Amino acid sequence: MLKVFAPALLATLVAGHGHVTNIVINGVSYEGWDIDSFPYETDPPTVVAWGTPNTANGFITPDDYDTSDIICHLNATNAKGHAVVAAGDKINLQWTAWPDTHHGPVIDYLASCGDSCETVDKTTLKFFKIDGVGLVDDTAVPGTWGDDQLIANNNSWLVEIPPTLAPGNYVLRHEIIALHSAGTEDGAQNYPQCFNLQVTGSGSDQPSGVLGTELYSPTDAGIIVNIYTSLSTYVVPGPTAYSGAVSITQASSSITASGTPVTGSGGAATTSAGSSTTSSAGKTSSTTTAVASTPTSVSTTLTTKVSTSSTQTITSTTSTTSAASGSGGSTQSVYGQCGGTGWSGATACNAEATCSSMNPYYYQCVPTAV
Ligand SMILES: [Cu+2]
Repeated sequence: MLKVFAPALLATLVAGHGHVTNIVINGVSYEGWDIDSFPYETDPPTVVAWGTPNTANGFITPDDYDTSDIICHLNATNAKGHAVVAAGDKINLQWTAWPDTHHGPVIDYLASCGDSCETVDKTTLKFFKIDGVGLVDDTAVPGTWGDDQLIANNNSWLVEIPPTLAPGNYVLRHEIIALHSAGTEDGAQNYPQCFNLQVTGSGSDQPSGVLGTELYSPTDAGIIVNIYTSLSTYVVPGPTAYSGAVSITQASSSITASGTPVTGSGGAATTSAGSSTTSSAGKTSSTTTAVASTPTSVSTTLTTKVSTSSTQTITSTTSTTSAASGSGGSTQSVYGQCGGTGWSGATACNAEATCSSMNPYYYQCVPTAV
């Protein structure tokens, strides 16, 4: 037990706990955004996942629900490619090992991009919910949650693209909300991840949605919640699920090929018949997803919380030019780390970036222009 506990404590210090490494569609695996290397590259590979300088594996807090970071994670930038998927097909999203202390809902949304998800302005995307699994079983506090099913399912989540959906380009917004500290305001942890899809099919539904910055309020009943008491009900946060959403049983997907992201408009996905690695060993779990709960407007008491700085970005430009960093030289490149507890690398950024404190443990070179 102690062996497990000590690394978990260390991981807490770097503030976060997971991300999606790849997604699998009909056996074809598409690489995700590799937070350990892509943020350090000037020209990262084209993948179907949105990019983020979230090298700390972190999360978005309720105080930032009204900022663009809640849409597709910290400073997210459009994926440069997309995957083709037929309406009615299922997508398996593979996470890194998710800690079992982090209970909470798993939620999926889609938003139409119009002409291209590769160039769409994320602040215009309107998301509709296609999946939302919260508290599945509360016989033993803190209960069994959507993300407990995710862990049991080889740390992956299966979601179906609604068969009734009109073909087109969509951003898939997949999210875990960890509630282990949600008993107090601003204690919830959102881990959103976005992927670009071109959906094919003969459906005609064009569901309405809401802007990412309007999905949640810090005072939502499903956001401020003490999961260590017995809960009779739990309302999955966010708008009511789209009527065509399909509730499915979780299962993992075997990988038979690796997929190459499609760029530009149109065209079918090319797959390189590659290694037939099976990430999940074909294992299926028989956990059952709960039907997405449909919240009717829950009236929560709105405690006015004045957040003086919604971005929490403290600009602390340092003029030090010491210590060579792991990613080269005496200055750090854009999106590289430039400080924080335990950091011994470069603390100055290159000409295009400014060192900013994301949290006490992680300072990052953010583009000066932004
Ligand atoms: Cu964590």
